[in-house]
Amino acid sequence: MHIDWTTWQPNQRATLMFIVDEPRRQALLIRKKRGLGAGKINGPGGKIDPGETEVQCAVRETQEELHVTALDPVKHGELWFQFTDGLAMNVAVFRATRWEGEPTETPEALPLWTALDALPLHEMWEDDRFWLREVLVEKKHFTGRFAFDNDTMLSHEVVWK
Ligand code: 8OG
Repeated sequence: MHIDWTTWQPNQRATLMFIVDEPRRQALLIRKKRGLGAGKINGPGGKIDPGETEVQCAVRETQEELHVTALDPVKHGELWFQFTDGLAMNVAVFRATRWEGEPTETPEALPLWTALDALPLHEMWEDDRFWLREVLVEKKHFTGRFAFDNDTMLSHEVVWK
């Protein structure tokens, strides 16, 4: 599959939120129970609702999935995903180091505090190994463009800012 990323347009917009406890060197991840990527480990997040901003979506999804409110989230980048079935998704990636509330299991997610030095990349989406550690640990900013056939990554490119 050839993708011309210069003219690529998303048909779906979503977000991800990564809460990092810097003193403890841990990230708040989830075991996702339903939706796209069910069974995988990821950050909380989901689709942007009509009328909602990216950051509002990331905060709302984190509240819904974990009962935690992220404070002062910072956008670190965008993921562009082209799937062979036609799904073209733009995902805004946020990082936050302060939050309110105690992570709680919900019908959507099981909370998992994970050491930054032992991110469970083998249980995450295949592209995450190209950007997650750099964003969470090194606080880098990026754009990543990936082609997928279901769960299988077909191509990858990451540009660091
Ligand atoms: O609404 P739903 O939970 O199905 O939205 C999908 C979520 O999964 C959304 O937060 C974006 C996220 N997601 C993908 N693909 C990938 C990926 O390759 N890596 C990561 N980390 N998250 C992804 O849809």
